[in-house]
Amino acid sequence: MSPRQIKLLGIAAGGGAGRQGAEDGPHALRELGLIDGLARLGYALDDLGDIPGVHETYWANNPAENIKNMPRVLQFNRHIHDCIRGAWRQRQTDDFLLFIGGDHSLAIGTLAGLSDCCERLGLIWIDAHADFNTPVTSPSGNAHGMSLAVACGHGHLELRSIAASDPMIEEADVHVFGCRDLDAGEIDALNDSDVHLLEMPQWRDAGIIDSVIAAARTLANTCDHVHLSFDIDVLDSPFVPGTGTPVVGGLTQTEASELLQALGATGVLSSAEFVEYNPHLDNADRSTGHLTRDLIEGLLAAMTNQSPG
Ligand SMILES: [Mn+2]
Repeated sequence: MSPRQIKLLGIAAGGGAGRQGAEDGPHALRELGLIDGLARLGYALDDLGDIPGVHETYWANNPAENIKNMPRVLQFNRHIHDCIRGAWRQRQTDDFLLFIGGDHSLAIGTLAGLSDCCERLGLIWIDAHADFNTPVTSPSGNAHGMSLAVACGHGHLELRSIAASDPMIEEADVHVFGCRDLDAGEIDALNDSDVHLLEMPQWRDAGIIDSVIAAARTLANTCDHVHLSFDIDVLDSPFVPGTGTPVVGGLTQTEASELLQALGATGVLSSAEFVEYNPHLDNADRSTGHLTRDLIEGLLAAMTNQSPG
């Protein structure tokens, strides 16, 4: 069923990243015409606005070993969880939930919220990083490198406790694509897990589009909600100057665009998030912002024109 309405939630998360600025991503994408673009595709837009950052205080004790900005990250993700549950209660069954970030720590809150709204959550995670660190393995202490681990039941208990169930998602229902910058402890944890992982070279060998479509169809057979988490740093670094942790060797602009259109056309997705656009790092003509906007619109355009089955 093609969605007719998009529930759009901007999520101004910045405290999970090592470099500030991703919190201004949602506002910048709005400035670049994202809303009008989605409306032109024929969607009714239920724009829920942007979740603002949690007020910083120097007096908050940091209760976490090796998680930077823990009070901010924790409260922010609790808030995201609650906002998604609220949006879900007013949702028509064919509404599409679209989240725009924000750094990738926001996935703790989005996956927590979605986990509590469906029976069995499936996830396609496209990213140069697996975000599968814990405070024990993380070299940086940045929460945006821990979000998938938290959702799978690893890491800080308070973050894992945002959703009603821990884990928020079964590892076997997680398919990760495009990684090419994994930390040593993270690799061990992934090897010990049931997460399906295709690192960048293997992904290319398996077929960029074919392997993601196969994963999406597998999830659609077993899960009642399939979510896409798309980190723009999966693109090759020259295409995305406006992101905090660019890595060489990723997708070209054309590959990313064709992938999202093919995935949208399956009609399998019920929600998606696009994360890690940092307008402060973008070049003067905001090429990364335009690219991010176009990728989002490409996914949603394809969903209005689905192939059967
Ligand atoms: Mn990420």
